[in-house]
Amino acid sequence: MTLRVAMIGYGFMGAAHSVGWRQAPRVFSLPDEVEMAVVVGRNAEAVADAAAQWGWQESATDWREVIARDDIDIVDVVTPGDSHAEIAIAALEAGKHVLCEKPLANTVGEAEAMADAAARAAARGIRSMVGFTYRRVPAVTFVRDLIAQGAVGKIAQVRAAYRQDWLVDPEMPLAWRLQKEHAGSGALGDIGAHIIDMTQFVTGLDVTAVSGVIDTIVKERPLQGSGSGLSGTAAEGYGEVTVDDIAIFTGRLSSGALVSFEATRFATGRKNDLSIEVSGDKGALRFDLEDLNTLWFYDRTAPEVTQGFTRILVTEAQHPYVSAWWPAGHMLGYEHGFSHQVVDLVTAIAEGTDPHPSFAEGLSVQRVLAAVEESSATGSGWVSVEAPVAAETISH
Ligand code: SOE
Repeated sequence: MTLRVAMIGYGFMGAAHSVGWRQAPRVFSLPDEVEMAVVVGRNAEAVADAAAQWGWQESATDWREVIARDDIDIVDVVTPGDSHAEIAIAALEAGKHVLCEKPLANTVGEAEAMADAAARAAARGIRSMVGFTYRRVPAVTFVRDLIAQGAVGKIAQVRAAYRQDWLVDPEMPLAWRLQKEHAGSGALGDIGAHIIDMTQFVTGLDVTAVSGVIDTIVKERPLQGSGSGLSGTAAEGYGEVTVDDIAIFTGRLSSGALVSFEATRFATGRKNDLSIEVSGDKGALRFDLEDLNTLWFYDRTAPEVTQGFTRILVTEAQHPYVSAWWPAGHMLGYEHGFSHQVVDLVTAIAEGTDPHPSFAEGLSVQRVLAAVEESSATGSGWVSVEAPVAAETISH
């Protein structure tokens, strides 16, 4: 069978997903053929250029027309968050499998509607998945496997941070990611969502309550060069930043363990630094995206005199996803996760199983984001996160 893909959107994530769609079928033995059929965007000329550059067969400007086509099997949504719900729900209702970028939506209400649509579609054999790509960095998947095997024992605490610095310059122009109507939230939803999902994924536990604060450091930014569709509401030439720049919060896991979360675009010198450390009574595991082939493991059950963090190079053929690539020690990078995402989605479609992260898992992250915003707005400390129903439980 051949699965024909339509990708809606063509920004940074469009480029990254295109690499995944192009590479996965060439490197992995997929159960089905994949064809990069059409990329969709509003600017006909720019989207045609993107199609030519990235290897899509065609480009189009109307996503509704594209999802109505009989020759499209998968719809990949890489637009800003404000259109995720509308496009993903329409695509699912049209009988297309859907891959949707993170965060799933801009609000809990939208995410609930999407999870409902996904559940209805699943009953008809239509699959859906959220693009929390970092789950598919081999070292991160391996952390999940090691924790499930008991390598760290009972988890006492997790430390999860995602730090970037692209907003430190106050003259950095306004962009869609800085306006609530387009992005839903700021550092919290854009990168905080990754570490919430990663924490739930690697521990197999849910975040049940949060307490935290979000803040906006630079409240107005130049509109110049920031593209169309942005609202300027302040002094001439400047537009209001309506999302957070920094989110710092504490989480409680379903086991009772505590998590410290930090998501920021103001960590000077940190370009794309996602790190997570899980500490338990038998050991600890530490991962840092800036050194993504490496995992650090502290084994408390080893003799005391030789205990210490051991560096594991996650490039062995036995490590998740690695055997299809290069011999041991030949490093993988940021883009490989996008291929692994395609492998998992296409495999699930062929096998008739529901891939992960599901829209229900995306909804669980959305609820955590909303609870952090509530905690910060009210200043009243802990806010409970609505428990996932059984079917939504975070899956391994
Ligand atoms: C921008 O902050 C961004 O591209 C995020 O949107 C991505 O999800 C993350 O992978 C890298 O940073």
